[in-house]
Amino acid sequence: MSQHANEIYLKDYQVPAYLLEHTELRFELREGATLVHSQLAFYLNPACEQAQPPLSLFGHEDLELISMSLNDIPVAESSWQREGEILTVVDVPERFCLKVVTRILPHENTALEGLYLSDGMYCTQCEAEGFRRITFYPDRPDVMSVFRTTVEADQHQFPVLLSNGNPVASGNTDDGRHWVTWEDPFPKPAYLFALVAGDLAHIEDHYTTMSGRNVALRIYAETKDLDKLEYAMASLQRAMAWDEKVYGREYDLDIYMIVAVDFFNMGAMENKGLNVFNTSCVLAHPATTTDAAFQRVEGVVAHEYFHNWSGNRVTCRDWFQLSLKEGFTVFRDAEFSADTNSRTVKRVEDVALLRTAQFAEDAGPMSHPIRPDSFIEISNFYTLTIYEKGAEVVRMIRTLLGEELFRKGSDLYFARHDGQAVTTDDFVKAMEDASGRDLSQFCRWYSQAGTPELKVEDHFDASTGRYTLTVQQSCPPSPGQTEKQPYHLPLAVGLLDSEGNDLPLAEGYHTQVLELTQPEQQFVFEGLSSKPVPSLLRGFSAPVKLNFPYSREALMFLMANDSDGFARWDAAQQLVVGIMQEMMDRLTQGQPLTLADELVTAYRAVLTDNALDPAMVAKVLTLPSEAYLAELAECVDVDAIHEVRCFLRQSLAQALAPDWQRVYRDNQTEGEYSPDAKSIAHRSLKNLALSYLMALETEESLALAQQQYRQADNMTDMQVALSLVAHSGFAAAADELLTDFYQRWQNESLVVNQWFAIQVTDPKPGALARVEKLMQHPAFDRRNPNKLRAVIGNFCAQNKVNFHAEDGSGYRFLAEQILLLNTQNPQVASRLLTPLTVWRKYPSQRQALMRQALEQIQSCKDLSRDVYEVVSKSLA
Ligand code: 0A1
Ligand code: ZN
Repeated sequence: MSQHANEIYLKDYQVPAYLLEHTELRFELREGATLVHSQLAFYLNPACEQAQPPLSLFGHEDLELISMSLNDIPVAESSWQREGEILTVVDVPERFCLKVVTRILPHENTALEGLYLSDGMYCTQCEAEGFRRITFYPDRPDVMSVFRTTVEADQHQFPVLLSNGNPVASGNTDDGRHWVTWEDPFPKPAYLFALVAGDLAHIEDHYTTMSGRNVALRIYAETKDLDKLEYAMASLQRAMAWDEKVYGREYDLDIYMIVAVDFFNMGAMENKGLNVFNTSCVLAHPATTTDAAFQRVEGVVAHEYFHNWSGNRVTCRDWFQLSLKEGFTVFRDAEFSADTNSRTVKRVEDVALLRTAQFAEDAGPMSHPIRPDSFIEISNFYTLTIYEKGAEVVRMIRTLLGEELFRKGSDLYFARHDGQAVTTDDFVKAMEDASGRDLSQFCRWYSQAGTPELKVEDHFDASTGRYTLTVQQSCPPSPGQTEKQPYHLPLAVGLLDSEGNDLPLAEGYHTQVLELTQPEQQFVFEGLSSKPVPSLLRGFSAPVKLNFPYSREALMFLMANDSDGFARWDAAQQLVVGIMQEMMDRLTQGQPLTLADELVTAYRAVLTDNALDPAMVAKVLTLPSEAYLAELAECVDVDAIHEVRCFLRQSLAQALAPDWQRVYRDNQTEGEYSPDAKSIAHRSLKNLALSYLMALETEESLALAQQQYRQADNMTDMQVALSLVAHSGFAAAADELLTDFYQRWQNESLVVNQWFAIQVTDPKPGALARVEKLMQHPAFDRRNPNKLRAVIGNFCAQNKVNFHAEDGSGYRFLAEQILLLNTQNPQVASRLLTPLTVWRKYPSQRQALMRQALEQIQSCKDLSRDVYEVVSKSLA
């Protein structure tokens, strides 16, 4: 267990003793093993205070060291030592060339970190610490180097050989092999290194940058997927243009490549000039890809592209700074998607994710600040907190500074730190220097974990016309942090008069940003003729939980009138959540459930308001997810949540049946499929209507869904129809469509994943047996993370009533799977574990069973660092 005690602390950061002038690599890819030859030109770091420091390199325990020489003289046995992941060489000069040869086994690499095979194609994943599985190296982000990489392999099996930068030389060898040399002129840390070799097809286009440089754009995939690359290409071009327009940033190499791989632990990776993508985040075709997946492709392509500046040109000093690149880049991609599609819809989706999953993480045992103080395994910190909350923190800076000063700040940040590895403090400092604002208190957002809570009260004095908002802020304790200091945060508010119009606030604006800095503050608005209705936290101006004693009437009033689209949706959410919580209380008291009239009135008003964006209508009328209701609950009753949600869906279906039928008819999209915002909006509303109609479980609605399934010319309509029928009580119809769907799409791996997902999320009893059966299906491959997520991940996270079965079978199943995966793929294992970590939120009997499952995992002797960290923090 000793390796597990290795917690790494931010406070222990030390500059590297040696820096790199140059990295030269040669990969000999061969069937049995790969030889990696490296030549590293080191020099003593002038900033290092130690005299004659040893050279220490990282190298995974599995690395086979073949040879090592220093300035062409073999390093004597007595001069080096290997301990765990560290190789130390003593008595090195101030400048030297270290040559190392290692042997690695990519075909045995199931962890998918370092160099591995994905469906017969070689690829790499080096972030965060995968490069040390390739060769011995100063594998830390503050050591940056230019790379020259030669890849050599069999010409027939691996006709395409790629690495970062520009191709500079190539040739054949006598024995049917060939090689290509790539040079990347931009210094980069090893985590941005990439290599791909395989029999790949590609599409090609180009982009002319704002300064007139021509960039070749290539997207590679297996030949069978060549027809699914166009959307990613168009997205890339849109992203390139957007970054020029909004941030003044252009691309810097002559070629930009994306490669689609089927085996990938995450979504995609921003390696310099050579992004590697999970097929699920790059392949898109109307026949096989849903609207949501199209939007994800666009967003992820943009995200990885934006990293070229926020991440690659300016990178992180150490992994505690991960949110420096991820928070900023998520903020950038969210704004890109908002500008490209619908701003309000994008905001609603992001906030829903944040509130459901990030707030849960912030309140759970893995809670951490966006700049953590310590970690055991950095892979565990690619979290919603680092990414999504990190993006909210950047968004707050923009709100506080205003658009113009924020852009000045980002210009200064990029100019000041181009080519450097820096910290979140450097980012904030650039924003301060460009704006003249003091963000020192704001920095608590980087160091304190947990979701702040705002308690707001109002008071109107009719005699003086004075309206007062009193705001109290607090933040619950989180692991290692009992006391929290008050945050500096922007609270965007509007005031509505009795007609529903915005009252003019400071400087005539309709929305005013109040700056909170104190535990309690009062804000006074003068000269009002009657008590207004406050619209609070417009646009979700800060990642907090806001509590204001709204009446149902006030929420309905905001739903109907608020000029801020986000706030209208939020009012609807608050209304329905309040109603559902009351229903759950009734249920536990054994009282019968009834449908609140207010909800019918409010929903009908939204359904019949033709001025509304259909996408927003769909968002407003979608009941909050079970996961969100669970997050809000003090103690989660999964069955009550499920029952109330089903009851409400069915009774709203009944009460508004003619409206749903009309909406279903009126929102058919004509003509060829297109994933533009407007068409997506109509499809989403139409499909919501279908889901309400199916809740009636009538033969008519079944026929409607079957017809939609049969006539669909796109995967969105087909998949919704299939899922509704599959989850309904019409068993024969469900079987028929599921069989038909598989037969039709069995050769499309990503579609098969959806087929798996639909079946394992069916809330009907017996889901675990279905899951276990599906895991025997020939299309299931337990080495492929997408398959694991589709089956195990979806079952445990999305099928709450079955996963939380009273007998604990769901928990035991997950524990067994984690133990099987622990050695095979630690990253995926530790992520799949999340549903068990929140055991403290469940009633005592389930708590005990969940705990037992965690203890069963903990008792395993050779736990990976990944799983060990999550399990031990969960049980602490
Ligand atoms: N930097 C990538 C995310 C990423 C992180 C780790 C990985 O290793 C398995 C892969 C990808 C991004 O933000 O897109
Ligand atoms: Zn990223």
